[in-house]
Amino acid sequence: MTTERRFAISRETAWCPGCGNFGILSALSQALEGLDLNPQDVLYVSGIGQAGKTPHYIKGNVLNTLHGRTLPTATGAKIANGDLTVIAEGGDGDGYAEGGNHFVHAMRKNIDITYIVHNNQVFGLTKGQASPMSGPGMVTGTTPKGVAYESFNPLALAITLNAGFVARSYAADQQHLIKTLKAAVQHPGFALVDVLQPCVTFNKINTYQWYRSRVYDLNQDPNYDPHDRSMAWERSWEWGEKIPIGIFYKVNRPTLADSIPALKSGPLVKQPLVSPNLDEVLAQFK
Ligand SMILES: Cc1ncc(C[n+]2csc(CCOP(=O)(O)OP(=O)(O)O)c2C)c(N)n1
Ligand code: SF4
Repeated sequence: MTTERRFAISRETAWCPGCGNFGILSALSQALEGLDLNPQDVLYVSGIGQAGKTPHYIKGNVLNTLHGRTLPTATGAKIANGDLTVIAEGGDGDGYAEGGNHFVHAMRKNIDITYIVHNNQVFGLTKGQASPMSGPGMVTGTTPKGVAYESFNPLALAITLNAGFVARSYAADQQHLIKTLKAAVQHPGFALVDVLQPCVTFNKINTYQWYRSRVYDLNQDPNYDPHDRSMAWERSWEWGEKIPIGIFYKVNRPTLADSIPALKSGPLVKQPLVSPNLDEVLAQFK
């Protein structure tokens, strides 16, 4: 059985023809198949946006939440049932703007989820307004004179916060994306995969052609060591004529579940439901 058969749903999507989201959807289904996972053991959590629709087009369990609330919802799900492979997924607006605070704390707590950010450098669903990833000078409906400030750097922030797995890939490089997603899902702890995703309708700067001449795999360099935090941080700032993709940083450290005593005896959903004696609880507050 091929990947596409186990995880793919043949359903019409709401995406524009040529959208980079198709490449991410296809790579994700192949990565999960390659890891020999079954759809019933996978939960996708997404917010609102074009990227947030991805779980509608792949087999598995879906929790569609509010714009920007993907990560806290995914955290709750993982705590409730740690046996699930939890994939959080959304756009750069969802994750780095509205959900920016959650992004910081999910990494700090090292929750064992994979976070895929479809980075198209605009708010796609609401028609191309500037997002935190829009480059300085980019003209959009909300920045008619061009973006006046620096872009957000999710990789540098993730490395600074000692996130367990920090990677970037590219929607049009299927083999690279499949390999990166597989490694991210296998990583025990928070795994960020920022995916460069061309938006053919609202981003006329960061196009397939633009990326084709710039993207290179930093893991092809034998001198690059993803365990070296300083090296990773320095490379996370490289952007322009050359754009690195690959695993920037990797570290194993305790996950959130390791620090919650109630989870030591297994996922909450598999533990017996104990009704507390409310009189005893209330007595503690008298
Ligand atoms: C709390 C809240 N704020 C704003 C919106 C409006 N909204 C919905 S999707 C969206 C932008 C989505 O952009 P992004 O997350 O980058 O995803 P994309 O569509 O580009 O994949 C916005 C602003 C909303 N639905 N809810
Ligand atoms: S607007 Fe952009 S991100 Fe949304 S479906 Fe179309 S190409 Fe994709």
